[in-house]
Amino acid sequence: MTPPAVTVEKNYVPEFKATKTVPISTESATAWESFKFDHIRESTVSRAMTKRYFADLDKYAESDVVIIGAGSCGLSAAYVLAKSRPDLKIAIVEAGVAPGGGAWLGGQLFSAMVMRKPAQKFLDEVGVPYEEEDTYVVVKHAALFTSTLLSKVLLFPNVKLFNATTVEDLITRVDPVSGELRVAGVVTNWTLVSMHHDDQSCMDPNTINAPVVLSTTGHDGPFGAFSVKRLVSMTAIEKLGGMRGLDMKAAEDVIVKRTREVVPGLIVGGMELSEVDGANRMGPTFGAMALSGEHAAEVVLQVFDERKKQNAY
Ligand code: 48N
Repeated sequence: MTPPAVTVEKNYVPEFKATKTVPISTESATAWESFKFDHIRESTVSRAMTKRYFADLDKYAESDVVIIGAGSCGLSAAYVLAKSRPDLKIAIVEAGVAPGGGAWLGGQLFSAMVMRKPAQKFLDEVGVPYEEEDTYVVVKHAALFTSTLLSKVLLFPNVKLFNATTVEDLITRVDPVSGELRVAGVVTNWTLVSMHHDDQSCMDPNTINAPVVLSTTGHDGPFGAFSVKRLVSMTAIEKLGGMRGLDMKAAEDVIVKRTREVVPGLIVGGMELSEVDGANRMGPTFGAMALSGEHAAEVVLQVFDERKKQNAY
């Protein structure tokens, strides 16, 4: 049955009837009536932020370790390093405003995060609850893992996260004796600036010196695999193996096992490593990221003293 045609006169403007706001209860109204923040002036807020940020830039201009990329691998490495070596100054440089990389969701935007055993030991260490299955565990929401790990990392007094900041080059040295190229820090810029180098006049970068750099910038993509691609373009390594197809079992073991110092001063972990070695990708399982981070932290400590000596000048 067709509904009766409704005729609307031309230029009809429906009269806007303000809906009555729901009256707040008198009780809560009185309680809030006298509420008042302490006094502030805008410049106070500005100084509170900038004073701290520029003090951090000054302090971390010479860092002991720079971690490029605050994804699951970089954050896991930062946690292990900061906890085991409170004497080290650790700068994390993350291109995104929001750290965490690809670890805010499981696969195909599903929330749950799967980690194969024995990665649950890292979850126990960080304090992330999970549901146990036979050969794997499930964190009910990937954001629970990433936010818990991130909050723990940011609580360490020897860690500074520079987010919304891109590493757009590496600081290098040529060893006077061996002639070997060594990485000795990173070149940074605001990410928004980095994205506009081709349509603005030169906007020069800043730097962070460090005897050891850990690159965990993920597999290829607009920002991915940054350091290893840069090593190729500066002919420090010949070519990239290129990430292979998905093979969960093959990929995870290899990424954890082969996390290593690719050139003196530059350690690579996580999915960036798959681009170096031509390793398979593992898809939506994250145990290898956590344990590659753990392994990367150990490699940093193995090479640190030697690199620090070489890095003296
Ligand atoms: O999460 P990602 O991309 O990298 P990883 O290695 O920590 O974790 C990889 C993991 O999320 C997977 O890809 C999973 C397991 N899937 C596998 C598969 O088969 O698909 O984090 C990298 C971080 C990001 O936050 C980037 O924003 C950041 O690195 N980043 C940079 N930060 C600063 N400067 C740069 N040049 C830069 N490039 C990337």
